Amino acid sequence: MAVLFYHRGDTASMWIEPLRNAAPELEFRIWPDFGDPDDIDFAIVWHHEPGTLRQFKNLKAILSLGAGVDHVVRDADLPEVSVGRIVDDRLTAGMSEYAVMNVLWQFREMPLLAAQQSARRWQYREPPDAQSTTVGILGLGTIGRDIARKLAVFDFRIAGWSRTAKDLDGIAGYHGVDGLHPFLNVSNFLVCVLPLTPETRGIVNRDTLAALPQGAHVINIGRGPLVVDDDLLAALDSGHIASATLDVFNREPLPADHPYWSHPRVVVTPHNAGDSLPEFVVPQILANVRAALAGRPLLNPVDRNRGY
Ligand code: OXD
Repeated sequence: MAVLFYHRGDTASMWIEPLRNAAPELEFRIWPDFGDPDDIDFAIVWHHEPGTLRQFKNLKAILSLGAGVDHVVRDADLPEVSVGRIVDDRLTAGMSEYAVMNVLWQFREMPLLAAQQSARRWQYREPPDAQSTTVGILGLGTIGRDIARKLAVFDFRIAGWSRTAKDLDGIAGYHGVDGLHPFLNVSNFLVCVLPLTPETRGIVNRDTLAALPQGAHVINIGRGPLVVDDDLLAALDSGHIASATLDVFNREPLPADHPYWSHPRVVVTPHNAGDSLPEFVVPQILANVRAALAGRPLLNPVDRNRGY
């Protein structure tokens, strides 16, 4: 029995020691040195090459190293086993910090005030009113709900959209295809935290951007492909969208010649809104290995049909 660790990046060293220390009874093998494929019972993955897990005939579960599992379920040849994901308070807190900071930064017109400072221009601006500003959260999972709770402290009106109906305190809820445009119509800020699925790919597009109020701000910390880049750039250039704050992109790293880099009303950050560190993730991964070995259901299981 062995556990495969398969990370497309170069970070095996940062994970493997904490995994081995926390579970000396388990044997970990690092891709591509997995030995006999029949030995592999579990695969811990981050952006594995599609089709490569099929060879592990005794696989019992696939465990994502992150909260998002689009990198797992996009594999059309994925073995028919349970998939588990991470729900990490630290990742959630980081995502919320990022969302709160950037909503407040744009809400308080800091880019404009910073430009005034650069020009040594003293020009009073009436502070805006949070109570008449709606922050719309696109995606009401753990992270979306945490962002909503934290932004409500500033007296923003909070709206939220989810695939299915959710009745949440302090959030004006909208759901399903029919609820999307009414939700967008009231959202002065759109904070995207949806998972990437075939249904959500390209959800921020010409049509949905046009449904936002004039001067709305867009923040995407979900996944890059939620956004149709050309549509967002056109909406920024027309002035309909006042700003875009983007931490995730259709291609990462964002290519050096991408127009986002130099757009005066786009903020680009390198997919670092939140992160999961081994000390938080390793116990959850190992709990799932142990659950599967004991025949118990996984913690934070993924619904493979839903895609998250
Ligand atoms: C994740 C991420 O999915 O960091 O955890 O993007």
